[in-house]
Amino acid sequence: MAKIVNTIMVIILQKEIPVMSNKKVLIVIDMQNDFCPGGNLPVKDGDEIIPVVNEIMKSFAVVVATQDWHPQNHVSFASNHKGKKIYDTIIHDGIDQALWPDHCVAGTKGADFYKGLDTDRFNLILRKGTNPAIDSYSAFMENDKKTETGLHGYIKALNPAKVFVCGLATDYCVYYTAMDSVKYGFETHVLIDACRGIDEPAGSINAVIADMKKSGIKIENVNEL
Ligand code: VGL
Ligand code: ZN
Repeated sequence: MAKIVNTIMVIILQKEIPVMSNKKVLIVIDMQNDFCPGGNLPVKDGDEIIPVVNEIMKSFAVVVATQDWHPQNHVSFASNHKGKKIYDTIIHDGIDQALWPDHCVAGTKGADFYKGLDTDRFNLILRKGTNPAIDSYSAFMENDKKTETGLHGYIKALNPAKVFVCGLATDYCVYYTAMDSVKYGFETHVLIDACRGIDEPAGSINAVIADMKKSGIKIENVNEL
């Protein structure tokens, strides 16, 4: 019998797929105000990669962009857990959950794409983390590791030779997205100089880079494209 999977699709833009001559797909993760300097969960130098991302998008026929998109009562907000602090970890429904400052609340300025990002290049915009009870670091599936966002089906239909990932944050949403991509069997590359990380807990950026390499993900710079 076919495997049954839960799928949620929160897609707000989907353009017609162009003919993919170069067979490369780029996933741009969470380039939003709250993850850039001045935002609620700023990633150090997160804004520095905007011109880099704008430049590399030109060499991809298909660009998928994600937005972290949480309701105000989201499980990942420390403010929703009495007695807990930012960066504490809790277990919710059997899943480890790090607690963050309120960030990327759906429809707020903090959830908008950072200014200067060339959003006209996006073929698909996917919003994740919309369920109040589950976080979603990966663009492919929620942190229950069961509920798929639908991105796998979209990318599989393109039959790409390679999937590239860049954006914010290296040690969370970039990492989990790249790990799922390689698990789905896509040849996966992380453009590491087009990423910035939170490094919380300290050392986590180096730890995820090592884990990605071990898992067969290629860690590259944009000049290797
Ligand atoms: C992210 C922490 C919480 C990310 C999202 O985009 O990497 N990190 N929510
Ligand atoms: Zn989040």
